[in-house]
Amino acid sequence: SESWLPASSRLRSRDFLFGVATASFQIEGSTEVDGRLPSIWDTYCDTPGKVTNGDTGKVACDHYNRWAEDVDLIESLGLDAYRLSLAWPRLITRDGKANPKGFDFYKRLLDALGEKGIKRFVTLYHWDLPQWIEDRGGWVSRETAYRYAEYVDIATRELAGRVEAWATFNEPWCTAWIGYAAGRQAPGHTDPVLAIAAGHHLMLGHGLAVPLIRRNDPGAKVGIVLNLQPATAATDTREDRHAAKLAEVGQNDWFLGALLKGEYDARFFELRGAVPAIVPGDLDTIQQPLDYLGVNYYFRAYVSAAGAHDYKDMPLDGVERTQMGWEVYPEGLTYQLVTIKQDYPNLPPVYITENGMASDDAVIDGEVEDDSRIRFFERHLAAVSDAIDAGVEVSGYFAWSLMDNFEWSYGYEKRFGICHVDYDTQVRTPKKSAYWLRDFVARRS
Ligand code: PNW
Repeated sequence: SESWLPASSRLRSRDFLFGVATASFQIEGSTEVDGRLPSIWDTYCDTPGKVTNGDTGKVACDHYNRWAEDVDLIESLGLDAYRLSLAWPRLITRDGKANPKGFDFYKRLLDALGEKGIKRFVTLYHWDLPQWIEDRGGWVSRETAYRYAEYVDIATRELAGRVEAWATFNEPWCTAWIGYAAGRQAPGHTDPVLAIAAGHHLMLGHGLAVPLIRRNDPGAKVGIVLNLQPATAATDTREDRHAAKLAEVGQNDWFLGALLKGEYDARFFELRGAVPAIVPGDLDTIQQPLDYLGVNYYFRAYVSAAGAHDYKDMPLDGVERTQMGWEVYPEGLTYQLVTIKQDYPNLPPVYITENGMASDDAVIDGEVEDDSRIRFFERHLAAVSDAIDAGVEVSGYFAWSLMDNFEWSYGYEKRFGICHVDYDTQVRTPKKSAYWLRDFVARRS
């Protein structure tokens, strides 16, 4: 039954794209072949205590060798689009030149997708910074924005004509804040001052890259992917509501303001007691016209004046949680989309570039019964439909993820895939949710 979806929904039209998403480091493996250089995630994985069970990206889903089978899998589900990322350390040598073997891999992959009519959404940076660039200061250094622009220039010239939509960055908030302030992702620094500098250099890299992509690949769309998160006040006091508002400013408006208004919200820098080194002209460079905004949505935060709570600490009765401990909160997606449309009237069309949940799935008699994931998709698609009805232009939805993969500091324990991966045999088994998505997509008018 599809009664959960309003009959008027644009989601039933074939020009609303349905896809699945992955990222290079999470699926590829083969980290030491064909001239790939080490990334900050290889280093982080090799640092004892950082990743659950000492898991690494050395093999992952072996997608580097099994890409053709994975393309067939996407085709067999009848999906319109596939969102993937390029590994910068595969593509650029230590002296800043193109690595032909790295580009050959992505050319084969993108061509196979194109031949099957699957639209290619390609993210240029999904967290795997070359370690040699981190050694020179990483995103804390302004130089990295220029190294990134050089990489983007080479990559988009090499791959021009093979991509429908480029994204400069995946979730700059995670790179800057989790990587440089919270320390729970590579490179694992724990200083908000560093994170605020990193955030500005990510934005600068974006601004430098967009005109290069447009020049090199004029037929493709250009955008960026942000993870947006609504914050709910832990109590209804004025102080807690103020703290929740500031949390949203720090998580969402930090980058939306720079990208769409050409300004940073000073309240965030005041809160953190740090201001990035902004060179005159930087914000003009950053504020580039965008063809789309990618929105990744997972859950909300609970915030009190006493500090940002891990909502896991919140005593919330009757809250449904995923294997990550994340609350299932579809209403937050509608709220988030409607809020950014109100706050940013020049908001470009939105793609939901990631949405999904982890569950502890197992194959039993050849089947994976992930009914909770089906319910999760249904409720979040209905939330997208509500946002569309409220006037937000949403053009597509990508499930995270095509298959179970390396869930960063959680390693392989957390399973986000619509296809199960057996890490001993590398067998992919579509879960019940994959067939649900296939059938939903097939029945569109
Ligand atoms: C995203 N948070 O990361 C990433 O883009 C994916 O690579 C990842 O696998 C997926 O979400 C699932 O985690 C996030 O704590 C990591 O709010 C953390 C958060 C949000 C997104």
